[in-house]
Amino acid sequence: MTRIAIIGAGPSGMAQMRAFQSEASNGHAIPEIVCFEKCSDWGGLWNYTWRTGLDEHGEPVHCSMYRYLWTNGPKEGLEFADYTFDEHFGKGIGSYPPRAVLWDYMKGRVEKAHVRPWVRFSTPVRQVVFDEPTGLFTVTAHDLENDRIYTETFDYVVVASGHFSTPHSPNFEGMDGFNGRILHAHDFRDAVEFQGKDVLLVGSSYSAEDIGSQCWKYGAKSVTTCYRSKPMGFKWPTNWEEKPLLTRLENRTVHFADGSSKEIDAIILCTGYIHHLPFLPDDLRLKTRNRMWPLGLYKGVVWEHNPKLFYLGMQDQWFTFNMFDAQAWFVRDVIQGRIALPSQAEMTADSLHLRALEEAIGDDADSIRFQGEYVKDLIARTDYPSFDIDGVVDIFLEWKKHKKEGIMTFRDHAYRSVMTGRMSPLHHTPWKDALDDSLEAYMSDAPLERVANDS
Ligand code: FAD
Ligand code: NA7
Repeated sequence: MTRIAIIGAGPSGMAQMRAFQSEASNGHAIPEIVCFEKCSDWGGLWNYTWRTGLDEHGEPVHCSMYRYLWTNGPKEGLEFADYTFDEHFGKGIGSYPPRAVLWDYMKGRVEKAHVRPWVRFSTPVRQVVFDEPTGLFTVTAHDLENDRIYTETFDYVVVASGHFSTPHSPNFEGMDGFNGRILHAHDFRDAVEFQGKDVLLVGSSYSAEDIGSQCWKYGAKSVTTCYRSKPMGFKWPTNWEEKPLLTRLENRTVHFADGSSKEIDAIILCTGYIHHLPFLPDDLRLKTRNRMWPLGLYKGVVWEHNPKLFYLGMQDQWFTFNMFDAQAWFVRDVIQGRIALPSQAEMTADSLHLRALEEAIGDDADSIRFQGEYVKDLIARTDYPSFDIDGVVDIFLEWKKHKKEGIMTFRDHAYRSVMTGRMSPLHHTPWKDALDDSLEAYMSDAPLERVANDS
């Protein structure tokens, strides 16, 4: 029997399992599927843990999410076409739910699909090797609960291990002598730790923007962000300033490229992540920085040098959950023999063409449209339920406009689902005043009593 190994049970791996389960529910034979998941539960980054550094087994902690995280884009942009928010929650909810709500939603779909038995939890993949003569992959995995390392063979491997988990941490002169705390965004967990503190965030992308906003919301004395390329340029609150990159530190004094300096209590490196795939040999390993079109992947998913290997979710992301679905359905149909792949030379030529289009992207709006076209192309090739992708692009453009109008208020807006046509209700509490990020607090029709008491 044909066997498929999926590495990772985050949103991408879950999408792959759901794609095959959907095929089976339509009466088609499917291969045997084994999903290896390093953590003890599924959901990937959305499966929160208080832990940082190494976990209870000595494995690097995967989670990069933190308490009080609300989605940084409207949920209408990521909604599954085959499982709407309305179906899951049975009522309309706001457009920027906290992490726990999103986690509940993504789990709902795969629980309904009964694919959990396909997952081997607490089992990181250590190595994948391709054997040319047999055409099979040998996968070495570590069953952490029983401390047993074993190998099995597979016909296909789908890498869905994510790429926002291994920190990229540059060094700056004087860090060794800094008297405060230095951490990477990956290890940030609770903004309350920075109450009353002067915090510096290095970087000018989502982590800097959102972790800075968390620190502001939970009472940091001041927030400073510094950029390498260009400032984020939002209308910041009065105790938030944006500076060019830091050049060096002297004790607690941070010097910036414009000659200014500031006393700082803590530094959070929001300097991004690296694609870290230590279980893959050179000939199978994707090597890329975080960008819209990594090379080597036909249609963004098929490893051109060995098309029995696939990658999901390795691009930088505007679209997320429904893009992973589009990718997973495409991969499924390649494996099922329904989609024929062109020659390696043709696949590479296609990828290079898309890279050229990626390089011509002018601004964020272009970049969103680029990814929208990609998702459209994939969806047109499978039976994944078609949806109004241009409508989703418009939602993202609206979201960008709302951020520009108010970086601390954009989450107070609501959007219309392209899946159901229904407008989402406004959440009962403005984001800046909602200090409790639990599912219970978010799902209630009014602020919970205990929130009022706590605040
Ligand atoms: P991941 O979620 O990273 O899941 C990968 C899985 O693979 C994990 O469960 C991991 O344990 C497992 N794994 C890794 N290595 C191995 C191994 N060797 N063996 C076995 N298992 C392994 N997206 C949004 O749409 N909205 C948001 O608001 C949003 N906020 C974000 C906030 C932060 C701080 C970060 C870092 C990302 C955010 N994202 C957001 C983007 C995020 O990348 C996607 O939502 C999504 O989690 C990606 O899914 P994935 O399955 O590709 O990867
Ligand atoms: P991103 O989006 O990859 O951004 C990384 C940021 O780090 C970006 O602003 C970079 O600046 C900056 N960076 C990288 N290296 C350096 C150095 N050496 N010095 C200064 N600044 C640097 O990562 P994020 O963590 O913000 O977001 C990742 C995901 O998490 C995202 O999908 C969100 O949904 C949440 P640059 O612009 O390249 O000059």
